[in-house]
Amino acid sequence: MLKVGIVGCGMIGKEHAKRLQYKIQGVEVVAVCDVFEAGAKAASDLIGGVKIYTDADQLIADPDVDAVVVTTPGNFHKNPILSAIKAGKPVFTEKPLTTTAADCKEIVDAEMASGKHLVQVGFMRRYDRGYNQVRDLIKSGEFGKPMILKCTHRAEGVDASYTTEMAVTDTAIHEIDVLPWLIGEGEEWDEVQCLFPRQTKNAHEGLADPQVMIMKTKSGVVCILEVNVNCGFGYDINCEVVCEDGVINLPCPSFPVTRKNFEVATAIEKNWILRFIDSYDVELQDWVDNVAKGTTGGSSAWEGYVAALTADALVAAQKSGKIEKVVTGGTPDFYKK
Ligand code: ISE
Repeated sequence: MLKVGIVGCGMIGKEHAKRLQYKIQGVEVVAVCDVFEAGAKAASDLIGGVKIYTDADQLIADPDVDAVVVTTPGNFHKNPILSAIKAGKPVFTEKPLTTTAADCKEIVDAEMASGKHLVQVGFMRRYDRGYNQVRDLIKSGEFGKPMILKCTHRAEGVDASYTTEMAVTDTAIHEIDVLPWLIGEGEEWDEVQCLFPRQTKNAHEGLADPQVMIMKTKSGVVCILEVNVNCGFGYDINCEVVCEDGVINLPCPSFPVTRKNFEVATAIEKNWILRFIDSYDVELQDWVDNVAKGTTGGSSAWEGYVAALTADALVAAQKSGKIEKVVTGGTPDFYKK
């Protein structure tokens, strides 16, 4: 039985605590940590009462903790991940790996120096059934090579703390990670651009919304991504892959199709927690299974670093209005799959 400590007891921390304690096989949550003791206590109470810490390093050093889950806000990921690596303990961190490429690089360097693959980044879309079905169809070769990706990342609304940059670092970061994985091994982003179309009346002051991000891979696949986080009608993730010999669309979550009042209707998921709820289950089960084998799955620290470099280029493109290059310097042998 893998004994896990969770660092960060906000919304996603509590979700994962319950998931790990009650749904996932082969794991037990033995400790939780939050700088706000009340937050840690609330999470502990949800899972039957486990040890509480307010200092992440103390939780990580606890000999009862075999592996660590980091669910703090993204800008606080770095230190607990580095401490876990130092302690030689496997660590699953929510996305993004960290919010700057420089911090991600420190993690990559520390993991390589440790000589062990310890870090998995929680990009849950790689575990989504629909994305996997699309990936298998692309892999089959029956549709020819992918050429264009038309994607939407829409949310009902965001709160006042959401910034123009977060459209990249918090939201588009999912497409940045999942799309190269979706279309083929070895794919990498090459250049990116950001356009600001007419702005919605629904966004709070200072937030640029919607945004259109155009990204091109090294092999020439072009992605046109609409990030539109005040659409008002639900959480609406779409991805159409235009290939040489056909088109593949990501399936939407299935809801009944109703007919009434001269209308055919079907629901749209309300938020991301619900939209990807099954993917989170599959993802954490895979992490636990991998840890038991001494391996990692999903996105590696290197892939988290590349996602952050791409996000940096997109943020630069937001400001410059120009096409910006993504420069990774090539995958180190340690991370080659
Ligand atoms: C949130 O943190 C997520 O990860 C969601 O998947 C994304 O859609 C949302 O924009 C983020 O704030």
